[in-house]
Parts: sequence; structure tokens; C-alpha cells
Amino acid sequence: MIPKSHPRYESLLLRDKMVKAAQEGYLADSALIAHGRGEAFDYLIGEKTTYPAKRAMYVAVAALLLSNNPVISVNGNATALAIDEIIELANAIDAKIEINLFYRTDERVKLITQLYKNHGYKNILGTLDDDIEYINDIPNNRATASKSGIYSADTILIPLEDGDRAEILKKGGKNIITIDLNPLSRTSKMSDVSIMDNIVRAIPFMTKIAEDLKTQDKKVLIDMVNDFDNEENLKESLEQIRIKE
Ligand code: PTJ
Repeated sequence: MIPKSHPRYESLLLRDKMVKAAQEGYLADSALIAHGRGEAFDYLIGEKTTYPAKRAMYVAVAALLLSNNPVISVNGNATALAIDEIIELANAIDAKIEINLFYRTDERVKLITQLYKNHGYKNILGTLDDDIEYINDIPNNRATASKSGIYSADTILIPLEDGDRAEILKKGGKNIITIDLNPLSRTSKMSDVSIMDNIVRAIPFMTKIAEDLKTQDKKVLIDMVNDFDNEENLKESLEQIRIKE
């Protein structure tokens, strides 16, 4: 039990979730390394949501609400850290959720499918019995996608995604939104909207934004998306990383 008074309470709580998920067997072998990298970047931004991240989140939600077939792609790490929050966001923006694993094994897909079902989300895509296609006909594990999900999606939210996979989606003509604490990652650079924030803060914040933007005129949302410059916003995100005592 971590005492609430511990100065690193929130961070230790997330570590606990990751360790528990690893023990349950649904994380990739390198999941804890990826988490550690995220932690380091989070530390450098003061473990707070920055202004450029908030701006990117507004644009991301606008883009998702404007889409015909929005999909939230989930892997082991995202599931371990924010399963309930992801389900809430999907319901708020009327998006599908698809299991999309970089290190895909049948066993992990089975365990993650069951988790979403146990948490009340029945229509999870990317399962073992789903209709899987290859994006751009690339015969490679990284190009697999559910026919009614990522394969036919126009906008995809890909939190904590690997660069190779992001590149395949981008080449497939998808509008890509990422949540990635590393503003220098290939995924962040390649995406149309990059949110440099911790998934545990970003997803609930996006659900709140959705409640607000849903009542806005479509034209307002279109203008938000068109006025956004991801490269510029990433530059501003990077400026939030300050090494000071
Ligand atoms: O479950 P799988 O098989 O799909 O594998 C998942 C991982 C994350 C292991 C896999 O996709 C991977 O290796 O990813 P990378 O290339 O390490 O990229 C993950 C990115 O997420 C890195 O840039 C991290 O900085 C970032 N990251 C880690 N934790 C968080 C995060 N970003 C936001 N919130 C976090 N909590």
C-alpha cells in the first residue's frame, strides 16, 4: 500500500498498475521500459498538462467529432493505465475501440478482449474472431487492422504508438492523433495532432472537452482543425521541457 502522503504517490500508483498488468500477462515484454521513458518526459514537464497539450486536445476532439468512423486504438500500456477512461471517451465521441498490439500474440489479444468485456465494453474490435485486413496490402503484422475499425477509419487516436505502425497508418491516408509524452518520437512528428501529455490526464480531459464541443456549430470545429499547425505546436510542446533545479 502506497501512503497518499508520499510525494510521488500518483507516479507510484501508475507503476503499481503496470506491474499488476505485467503479472496478469497482457503487457508486452518491453512495456515497462516504454512506461519508464514516458515517466521521464512527464517528470520534465512537471507532471502537468501544458498549454500546447490542451490546445492539441481541443483540436483532436474536434477532429474526432467531425469524423465518419473514428477509432481509438488500444495496446497493453494504454489498457493498463486507462481502460475505464478510454471506454468513457469512446462513448462520449461515438468512437470504436480496437485492440492493436505492436507485439501481437493470440494470448495477449484474448486477455485484453476479456478485460474490455469485464469493464462493460462489449463491441471491442481487433479480437481473434474479427475480420482482419492488411492496410495498403502490406503483408506484415504491423499492417493488420479490423475491417470495420482501423482499416476503414478516417480518424484514429493512437496513444503510445510505435513509429513504424504510425507510419503505416499515415501512408494509408488516415488522420492520426497521438498521445505521446515524447514530442521527439517519430509518432509525434508524423501525426496530424500530437498531444504531449500523460494518457491518464489526457483521456479524461478529452472526454470533458467532448461534452463542450458537441454543442458547438460544425463550422467552429472545422475552423479549429484547419487553424492548427502540429509542427508549431510540437515546437511549443518541446519548449515546455525545462531542466531546472
Ligand atoms: O502492447 P503493445 O504490444 O502494442 O506494445 C506497447 C508498447 C508501448 C510497448 C509499444 O507500442 C512500444 O514499444 O512503444 P514505444 O516505441 O516505446 O513508444 C511508446 C511511447 O509512449 C514513447 O514515446 C513513450 O514516451 C510514450 N509513453 C509512455 N508512457 C506514456 C507515454 N505517453 C503518454 N502517456 C504515458 N503514460
